[in-house]
Amino acid sequence: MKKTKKHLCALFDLDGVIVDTAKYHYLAWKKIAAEFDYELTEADNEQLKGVSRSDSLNRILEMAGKSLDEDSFNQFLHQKNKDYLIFIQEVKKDNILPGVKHALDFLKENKIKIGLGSASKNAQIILEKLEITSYFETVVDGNSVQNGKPHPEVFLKGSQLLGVDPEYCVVFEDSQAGIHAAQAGGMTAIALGEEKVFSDMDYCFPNFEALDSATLKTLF
Ligand code: B16
Ligand code: MG
Repeated sequence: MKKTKKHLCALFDLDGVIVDTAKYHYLAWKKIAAEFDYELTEADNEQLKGVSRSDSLNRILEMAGKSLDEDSFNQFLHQKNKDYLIFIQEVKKDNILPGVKHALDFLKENKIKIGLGSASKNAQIILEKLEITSYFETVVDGNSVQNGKPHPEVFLKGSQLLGVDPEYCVVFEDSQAGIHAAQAGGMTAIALGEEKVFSDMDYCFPNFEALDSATLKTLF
C-alpha cells in the first residue's frame, strides 16, 4: 500500500462492512419487487447498497416500470422493513464480519476516533445486537440526515461531531453510493469488496481481514 497521510478518525458504514446484513436487505427487496412482477437481480441490488429505504423503493419501481400512490408507497416501505426486522432478529455478536473487531480494537488502542455513518434507520439496534455500541463515539444514521448517500451529509456530520477535518477521516464502505459520498466529503474512501464493482475509491480491500495491523498503521 502506498504511503499516505496519517488519519485521525475512522467512519464505518454498517451494512456490508461491519455485518453482512446487506443480504437481508436484498432478500426483503426481492420479495417486494416480485409483487411488481420484477425479478431483482444481484446486479440490480448492487445499485441499492447504501441507498436509503425510500430511494431504494423508487429505484425498484423505476426498474419494474411501475408507479405507486403515496399510501401504497408507504405501505411497501413498511412491509420491507417488517420483513427485514424479522431477518435481523437472529443477528448476534458472532456475526461481526472477520477482521472488524481487530480493526476496532486497533483504532481504540491508538486513540483514533471512531464513528458510524450508515444510511440505515435500524443502525442502533444492529450495533446493540453485535455488542459494539461502546466503540462508537458518534452514530450518524438514516434517522439523522436529510440527504442519503451519495450525498456526503452522513459522513460530514460524523466528522463534525468527532471534531476532525474531513481530509483526516477515513471512510470504510461496501457501496458505490457510499464511496461517492466519502469522496464528495473530501475524505479518504476505502472500498471493501470486489474491486470491479467500484470506481473512484482511494483503496480497495476484499474485506477487513486484509486490513491487518501493518496496513492500518499506514493509514492511521
Ligand atoms: P434501513 P449502510 C444501508 O445501510 C443499506 O446498505 C441499504 O441497503 C439500505 O436500504 C439502507 O441502509 C437503509 O436501511 O431500511 O434499515 O433504514 O450500508 O449505509 O449501513
Ligand atoms: Mg453498506
